[in-house]
Amino acid sequence: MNSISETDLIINPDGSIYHLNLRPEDIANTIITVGDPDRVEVVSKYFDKIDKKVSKREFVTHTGYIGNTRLSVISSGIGTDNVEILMNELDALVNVDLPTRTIKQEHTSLNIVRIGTSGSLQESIPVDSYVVSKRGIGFDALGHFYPTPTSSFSEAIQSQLNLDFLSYTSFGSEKLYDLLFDDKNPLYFEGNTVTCPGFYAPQGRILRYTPKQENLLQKFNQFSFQGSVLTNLEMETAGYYLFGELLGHEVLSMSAIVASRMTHQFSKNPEKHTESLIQQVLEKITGL
Ligand code: R1P
Ligand code: URA
Repeated sequence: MNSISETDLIINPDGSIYHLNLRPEDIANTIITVGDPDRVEVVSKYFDKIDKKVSKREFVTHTGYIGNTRLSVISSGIGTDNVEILMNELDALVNVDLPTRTIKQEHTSLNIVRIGTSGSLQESIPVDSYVVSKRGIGFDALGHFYPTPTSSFSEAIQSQLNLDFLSYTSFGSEKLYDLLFDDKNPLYFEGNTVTCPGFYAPQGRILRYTPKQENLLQKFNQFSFQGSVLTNLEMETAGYYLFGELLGHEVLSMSAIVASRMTHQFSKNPEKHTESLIQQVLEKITGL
């Protein structure tokens, strides 16, 4: 079998993978990802035991146990460019034999849950609620470089929003959705999540410029296709789902809604709200 070149798959002298600085034994098969590196310890403080702490750039990893369940929590920093590195390197850690740089015969599928923050696009999804993304719609450029399926949803967005580019649409794990969506909690909403390549103009925020896309927020809010609307804006989900589908991992993105973009309300305590989502996920995920 052909081996992957030293510049395509860079391994550090200590045997760890280039950016994450992790060796295969340093990660669990169930991984929680967060954007903010400071949020890693907000998750790992609930672990009964932490046996590994590694950090490099924005990628901070803690691995340990809750009861008998081994878990890792890793921060990605902001944006799908970081998710591209994170997902490729996590996949290589389990599906490539690093010493020989060859793809393993047996495929390992990771369970990956993003716990992030997000802004809601519908008045019916209030601040301090939760969105569990069924779809991720990528407005970023990853879809130009990785195979992404043709999507009538993305085509409808292009035409209704009058965009001169086509987004890509990918889907989260049904297995993790069924496990983690709390249908008894009225604050849980199913999501068609728009992943933006920026926080300001790509999310309809206007500071000291005239944005190229006019009335973007209103257009996001009013979009509808086959009974589905766009629910929320953030900056990673579509990237995660693209690699979940491409590389065969179970991936789910869950967002604490900290801003209601239609009513202009911001959460009074976004940290507490996000930590409450972390607690709910940890209670359910330990059975995996
Ligand atoms: C922007 O403030 C960041 O917050 C959201 C967005 O996706 C982006 O990363 O997620 P996190 O709170 O996980 O970072
Ligand atoms: N994160 C985002 O990307 N957008 C928001 O409005 C809030 C959090």
